[in-house]
Amino acid sequence: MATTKTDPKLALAANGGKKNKVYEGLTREQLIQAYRIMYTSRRIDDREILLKRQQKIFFQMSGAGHEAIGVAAGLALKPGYDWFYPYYRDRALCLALGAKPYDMFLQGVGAADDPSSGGRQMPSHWSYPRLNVVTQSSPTGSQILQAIGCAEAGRYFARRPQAAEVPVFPPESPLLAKDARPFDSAQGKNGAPASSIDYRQFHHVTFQGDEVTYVSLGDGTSSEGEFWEAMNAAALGKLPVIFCVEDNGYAISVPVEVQTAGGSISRLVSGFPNFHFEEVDGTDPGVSYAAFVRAARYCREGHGPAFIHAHVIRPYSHSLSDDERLYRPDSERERDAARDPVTRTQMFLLREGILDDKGINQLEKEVEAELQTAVDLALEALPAPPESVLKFVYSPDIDPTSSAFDTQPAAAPEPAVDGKKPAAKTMADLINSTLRDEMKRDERIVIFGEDVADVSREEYLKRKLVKGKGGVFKLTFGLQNEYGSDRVFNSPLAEAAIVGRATGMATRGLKPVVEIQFFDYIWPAMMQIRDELSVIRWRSNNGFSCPVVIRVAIGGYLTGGAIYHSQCGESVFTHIPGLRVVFPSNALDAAGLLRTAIRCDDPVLFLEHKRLYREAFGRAAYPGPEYMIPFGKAKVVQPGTDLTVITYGAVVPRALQAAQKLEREQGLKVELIDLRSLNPFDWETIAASVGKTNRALVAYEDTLSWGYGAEIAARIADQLFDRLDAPVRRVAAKDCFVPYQPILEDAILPQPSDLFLAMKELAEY
Ligand SMILES: Cc1ncc(C[n+]2csc(CCOP(=O)(O)OP(=O)(O)O)c2C)c(N)n1
Ligand SMILES: [Mg+2]
Repeated sequence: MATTKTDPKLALAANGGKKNKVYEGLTREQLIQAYRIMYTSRRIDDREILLKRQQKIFFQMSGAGHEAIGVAAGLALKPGYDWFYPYYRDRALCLALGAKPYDMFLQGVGAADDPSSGGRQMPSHWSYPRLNVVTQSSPTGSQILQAIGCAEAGRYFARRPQAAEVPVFPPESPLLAKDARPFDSAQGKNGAPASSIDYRQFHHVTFQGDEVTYVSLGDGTSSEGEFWEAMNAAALGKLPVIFCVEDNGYAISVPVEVQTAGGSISRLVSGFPNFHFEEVDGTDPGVSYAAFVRAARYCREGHGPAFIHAHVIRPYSHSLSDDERLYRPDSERERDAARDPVTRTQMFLLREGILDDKGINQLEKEVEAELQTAVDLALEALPAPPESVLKFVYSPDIDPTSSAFDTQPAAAPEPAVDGKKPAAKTMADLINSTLRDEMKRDERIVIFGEDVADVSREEYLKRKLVKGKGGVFKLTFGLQNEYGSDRVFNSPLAEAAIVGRATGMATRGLKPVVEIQFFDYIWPAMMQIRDELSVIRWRSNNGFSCPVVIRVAIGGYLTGGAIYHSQCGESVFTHIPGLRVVFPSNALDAAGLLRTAIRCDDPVLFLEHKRLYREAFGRAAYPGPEYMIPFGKAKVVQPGTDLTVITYGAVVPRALQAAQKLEREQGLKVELIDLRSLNPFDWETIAASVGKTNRALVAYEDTLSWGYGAEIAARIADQLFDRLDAPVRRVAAKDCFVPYQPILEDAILPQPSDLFLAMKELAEY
């Protein structure tokens, strides 16, 4: 740990103006370049403000006051080599890395050619794949955990470079979506033909042994929980991440002393181990640059992360929608203005004799001319055609509903010599064996989450002192032992961090298969799932993607699980564009769908019903290492003629029980459909069945109202109205929580008797 404090008064002290003089590591030429970038950045803000007032652009967010720290970071780090998770004030950083003013104006007008998002995101939401500037969003702080994952991925590939290689795939695979353009398969250097195409073909990995990841945030954003989760993860992993807090003293109208206990984020974080700390005057490009150089060196040498607390100013209001005069008196604003980085740097260049009046004027004229041309061109740029807006919600390259994912289970093994059949495997067994097989096949798979490792204290495993845990439900048992602690490891108890880190890793080409221990505790990760994981491909116009698999233990019928170990809630997630959601009801489906989830190119929420993990229902023989089921294909559990029941998960065996009773007692035949995959779902199978039986019941374990069944029922009512002989019915949990007492739990969750009654009534309607 090291701390360097810079007295702001010493900033860029006048040094006599000698020709070969170096200022805080910057040559005179570099200082001129820094000033040019800072001035350009400020003038882009001014032009955008004007354009917004003329209603030629639709939003404006300025980087004013943050130019010096941004340019310093951009000059000290390497575009296309290091990785960048900036925030909206980092205009000068992006310019210093190589983004063009024209690029920024294109985003302002929302042009099709906007390289950050193709008109999908507000201005100042940077994304430049060629520079390793990763797409950013609007939620404050959600980028920070992804930066951690990005750094972890870089280190993983540096340690296991062979994992970065792309296997040789068959040239014409039906797995590919139309128009897909995989990387040249000649890139697969290991020579082993892969058994089928998978996401790796579309995730070309680059990494550098000494790369660093930059992430920035405002002072207010340091109050977000995700910031602290990220600091902890960076310190634990000694990761090469530079955190830059750009402290302008305000979060919209909330001043720093109300935001941060004691008023100083530096003081609060000073106890984190393994960090290099800097606190600088971020309006001074020289001292800021020197701080970044020291921080980058510390990170590149592998000592750990760095933290730069940069004091900056915010000379314009928070955004064009804000008027800071409502909460900041003139006196305070004037005090800030005296530290304006653009005018200070200009004065410094003049004082040092680096540029004279004429030189400054010339430089500024050149910048103005460049901006004028860029604005003129951008105003002529066309928006993307409206019909293109649905592009890139999902991977354009791999279609997980393709029939090529429809493979048969391997032949069941022969009975043993004693004539006994091999024991059928549970869902837990087959999820475990699928993970094991896929990890063998694909070295980019990493597994982490709470308690998923066999044992964090490796020496206990090595010395065979303990057997290992492998998850609270033991689904990942033995994987760390087999594949090593860098591929299967325990995370801190922090769900946002699990998903956020996985997202950053997947952006770099890893395939994280992470576990959320209980669905009931997925909520801290909701921001990462809803606003990051699912939307990264779309918002970056396919510039970045992050096909993570999140395995989640879900559901009730546990007799004692109570409120916080029994929740469902899948419709909250099927409501999210960009996210695939699957929910198997038996061992074989779990194996086939999990393999598809891992090999496909989209983020997948893989819901595993706890009650089904070791149930006698739905056990199966091991289907081999290539068994897959396409998404969006339902299974007809039993054919019937009198009534269609559409369901999934733990309601499948309960509905089957009810249907069998109905047939026994009334001679009525239910067609029972197990959806298996909830988004996408198999409308064709539902429509064909309801078209035949003319009666539909949707059954699900989640609470009745606003649930998954509402969408199915609405679709049937909408599109099959004239085929119906009865109203569409639903059976689901009561609109309440799941209680602890088993008798009360039974009263809440749908039981076979409820299903039987509803089926009977509907069939007789
Ligand atoms: C999670 C979240 N909450 C609230 C907002 C609305 N918001 C946008 S910027 C901002 C203030 C951020 O302040 P700070 O982190 O200090 O950055 P600054 O704008 O001062 O550079 C807020 C509250 C948001 N974008 N995201
Ligand atoms: Mg601020």
